Amino acid sequence: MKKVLLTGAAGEVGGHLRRELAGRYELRVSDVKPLTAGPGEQFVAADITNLADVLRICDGIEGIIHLGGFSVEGSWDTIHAANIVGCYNLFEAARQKGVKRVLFASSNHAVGFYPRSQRIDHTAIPKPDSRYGVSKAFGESLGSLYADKYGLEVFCIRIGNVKERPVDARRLAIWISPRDIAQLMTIGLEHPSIHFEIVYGMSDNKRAWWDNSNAARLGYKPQDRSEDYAAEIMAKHKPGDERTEMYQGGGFVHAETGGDPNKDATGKPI
Ligand code: 15L
Repeated sequence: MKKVLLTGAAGEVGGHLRRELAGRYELRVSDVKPLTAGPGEQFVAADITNLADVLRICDGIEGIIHLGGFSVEGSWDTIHAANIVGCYNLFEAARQKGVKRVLFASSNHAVGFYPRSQRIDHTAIPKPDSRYGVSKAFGESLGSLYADKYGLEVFCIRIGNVKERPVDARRLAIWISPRDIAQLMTIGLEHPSIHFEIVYGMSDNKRAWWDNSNAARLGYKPQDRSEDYAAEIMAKHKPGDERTEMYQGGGFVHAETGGDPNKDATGKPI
């Protein structure tokens, strides 16, 4: 597979993937925000809430990495437009344009209300911790429908937190490095037999709450380990309130808008 569309390309995860996947694919990078295309990239602006825009960016594409949307908790209007309507438009445009494979950036927040004491795998049914988490569960369900009904090949990654290094105690469990998320995306694009799959987007994390055997079965071998940063992070760790510490989704279990887990429910940094 060569011609790949990356939606939400102007975001942080998009930036990591553009760097990691450069030279491996003919990347069409798209976002509602302007961005400068790099070597071997084509930039096409699109608003994913508009089906005509999404049909245009899917033209001639073999595989899609769908990062586009609103990436934290927000108002229902915001989540509905970007993550419900936008996600529907993406799958529908992929179907109409005969795109073979769609990689859906789901999130740990689709399962954020599982307690940290419970180890879950790819068969865990959603337990969203936010409207944002509900939208990710919706995207997974829509992917399942388009796989079973229309034969689209769909690979959903319940992404933890993509950063150069884990930033706090919770992220020691869910962190994924840029090169590991790129490896998972490459498996999603290249694996010869995908119908509908769910995997977790995490590195080799000793403190993980997830059994990622489905990713391993498909060939994933993470290169990075969060434990390498654990001593430094735990030395600075200040536990949050009881519910934040109890659930996998952390601060998202309280968030109402702009759910940034680095801030408490009132917006104060924690
Ligand atoms: C997500 O789904 C968000 O997109 C990201 O910004 C982080 O908040 C991440 O979850 C997380 O849980 O750390």
